[in-house]
Amino acid sequence: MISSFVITGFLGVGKTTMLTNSVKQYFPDKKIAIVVNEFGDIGVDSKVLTNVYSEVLEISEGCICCQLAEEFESGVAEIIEKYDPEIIFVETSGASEPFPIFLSLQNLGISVDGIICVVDSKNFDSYKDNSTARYQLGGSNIIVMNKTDLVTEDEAKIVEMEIRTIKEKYDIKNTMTGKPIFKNYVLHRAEQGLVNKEVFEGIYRVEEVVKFAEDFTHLDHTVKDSLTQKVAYLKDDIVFQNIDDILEHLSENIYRVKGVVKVKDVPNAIFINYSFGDVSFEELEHYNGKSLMIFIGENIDKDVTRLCDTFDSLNIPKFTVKQ
Ligand SMILES: Nc1nc2c(ncn2[C@@H]2O[C@H](COP(=O)(O)OP(=O)(O)O)[C@@H](O)[C@H]2O)c(=O)[nH]1
Ligand SMILES: [Mg+2]
Repeated sequence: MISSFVITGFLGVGKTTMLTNSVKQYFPDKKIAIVVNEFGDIGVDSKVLTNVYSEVLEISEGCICCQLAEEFESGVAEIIEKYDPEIIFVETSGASEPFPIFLSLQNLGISVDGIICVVDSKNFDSYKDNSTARYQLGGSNIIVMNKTDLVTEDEAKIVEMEIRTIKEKYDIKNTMTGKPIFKNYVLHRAEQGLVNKEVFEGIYRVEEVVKFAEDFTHLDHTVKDSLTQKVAYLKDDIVFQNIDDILEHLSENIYRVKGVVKVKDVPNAIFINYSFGDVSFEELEHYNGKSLMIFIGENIDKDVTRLCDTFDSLNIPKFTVKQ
């Protein structure tokens, strides 16, 4: 499964800057494709990122969130066909809302690992009443307060409060259930768009999770078992409902879960891909390794321990770290 991030936010807030800086910093060895949709913008400077990404698809006329969904989907499908990227970043135009793009990506079978709304901390006041800007916040699950170099700590705190209020009010909901589409969100601060690496943590391909599960007992686990990532095994006799129960009981700060799990009531192993409350399952043939779940979030140590206490089927492995 290909991972993707949608980057939204008003014109000039620093979306392209974030894209360029973060991709350069965190994904030097991944195959990245970038899709830009900005009126009259030259898009990402290809010279800056030549070693990193395969292609920039610039849809320059119209807006991908409204009339161009079909064009967007076929464009992305073409990129996948041609370049087989591991991660796709979509920078939306400042005038579009992210949710339709999220749906389009899911339509294509792409995992949407984050919808990032970049905020201009300095100029937030001048555009915060705009309804598109509000829906951009409401439709995202990662908020990045950018340009913090241009404000004082007191000013930043006010902006953060305003963001949280708007986010709550404009949070997109499932019209059937009335519940928010995304269970939680995270808020980070950034300068020149450079965000903490936690934002991108846990972006594994199915094969990586499977390999990880197969190798797990032989590895020095410290790489994957950290403050932000924690691994738990599942007992052999669980049923599909157990997975659902566990995912229902995640604490707020656990925002991604990846896993491979064998359950008694489904013939094939299941790949779990959970992001901010949105979950998808994929059946995997020929998997015979251990069942495990990788929990990802911020300072999740205690929360995963609590989860394992609550659910009998879930165990944190005891290690003897290799010398
Ligand atoms: N001072 C400052 N300027 C920034 C920061 N991030 C971006 N910029 C500048 O803001 C302008 C707009 O950035 P850009 O990434 O093109 O915004 P986009 O329209 O959202 O893609 C550019 O001139 C950037 O150099 C930041 O954190 N601090
Ligand atoms: Mg841009």
